Amino acid sequence: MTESRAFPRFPAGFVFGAATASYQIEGAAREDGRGPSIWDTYSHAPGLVANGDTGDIACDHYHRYPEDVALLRELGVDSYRFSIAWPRIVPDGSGPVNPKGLDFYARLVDELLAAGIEPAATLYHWDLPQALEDRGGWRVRETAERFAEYTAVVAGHLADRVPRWITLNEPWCSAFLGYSVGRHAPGAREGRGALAAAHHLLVGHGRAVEALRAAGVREAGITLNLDRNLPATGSAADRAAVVRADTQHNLVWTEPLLAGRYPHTEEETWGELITGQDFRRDGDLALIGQPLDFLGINYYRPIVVADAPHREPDPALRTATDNRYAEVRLAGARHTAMDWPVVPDSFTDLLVALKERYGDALPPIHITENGSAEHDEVSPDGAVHDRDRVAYLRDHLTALKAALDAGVDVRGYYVWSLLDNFEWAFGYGKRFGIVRVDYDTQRRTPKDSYHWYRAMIAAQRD
Ligand code: IFM
Repeated sequence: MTESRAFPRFPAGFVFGAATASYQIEGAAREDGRGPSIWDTYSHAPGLVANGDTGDIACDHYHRYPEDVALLRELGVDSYRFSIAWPRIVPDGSGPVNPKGLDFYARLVDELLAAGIEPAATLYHWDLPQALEDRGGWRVRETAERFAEYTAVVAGHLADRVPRWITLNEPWCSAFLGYSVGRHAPGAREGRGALAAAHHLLVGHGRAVEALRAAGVREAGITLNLDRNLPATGSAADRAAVVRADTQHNLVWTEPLLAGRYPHTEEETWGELITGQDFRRDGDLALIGQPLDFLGINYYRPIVVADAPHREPDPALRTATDNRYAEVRLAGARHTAMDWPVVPDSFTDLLVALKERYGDALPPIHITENGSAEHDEVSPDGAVHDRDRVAYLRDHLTALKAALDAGVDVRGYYVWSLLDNFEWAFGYGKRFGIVRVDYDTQRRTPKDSYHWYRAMIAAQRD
């Protein structure tokens, strides 16, 4: 399964990695002083996660991390992106720090360094301490302050050994899936609350960058799941719907982070939900727009957008995602097990368009996630033949290389994910790993895609 003729070639020094996140793999949810997070609460509420799955045990990575680091070493990656569980470090969200939580990440980092792998740490991959949600969560500014305090604690312990830091992972999901669509923790369906959450996440990012700089970290950045939104037809109405989708998915983050302004299309996107808002303060844009060492981008698929009426016709009940567009299934494309269309060219286009829009204000990019959930075939001898995932990775790495060739400064690529894991509201039914996890035995089996990625990385060094 090595097909070296198909390997794209990347410049010397390009970083290849693999990514995971704390709640999705660690388990040990009540061990060594970890406090409850919003995902513990959400996954334990009946009917919210498929099959009643929770992250209580997950991949048991908390106990098996040496085996997982050995898999990374064998894979030959330069870097491993993991996330730190805030409720392990500050179990109540504020107040006493839990030394056993810090110890766990120090041991993981040491294991990685001993294996010759650079750690890349994400500070927030959605597991907010429940105690902070009980005080308003991301709807309130106080959470951004607590985030900065937690960041200072973690960076104070690990800055000397972790070169690359990511403040937030995909704040779009935290703000909109969490506080508007209600399909992620904490499961809220709000209008202004979700917009306030989006803003406070950005303020938290800015405050965390300050804390990371004070600790002397080498690289600080943020990871966004930017979307390539395509109009369903050439009609003016569908093109206007794309503007609203772009605002809500992309511009709400990239404009403050990279251009020092709020999107000029926010009123036509959110109407009365955004007018007269009181959560923005003088100085916020300067805080949010501090220079970054890199921008992390997670890319999976394009979104086809059509004009549509408000999902909630009553203005008093509208959420922040009821804004007059609908996603349309893309005809003719293969769809993954998530029912996401596979369109590698969109990956190139997204990156090139970003460069065109922001020019020199665009920092170097790391692709901090890319991968696919597939219906893996397990053969009687235990091997896992995931041909569709191999094709997905090959085609997306080729598309990424095309973006580099077009002049986009991309420095690294992390496959999502090292392990099959807890796919949020979909539970364990969706498998993104290049290593299969048997959840009954916790046995790890590298899939064909693992072997393909390993050979691809090795071929760069020939
Ligand atoms: O599993 C998630 C991850 O936590 C964030 N980015 C998208 C992945 C696949 O849905």
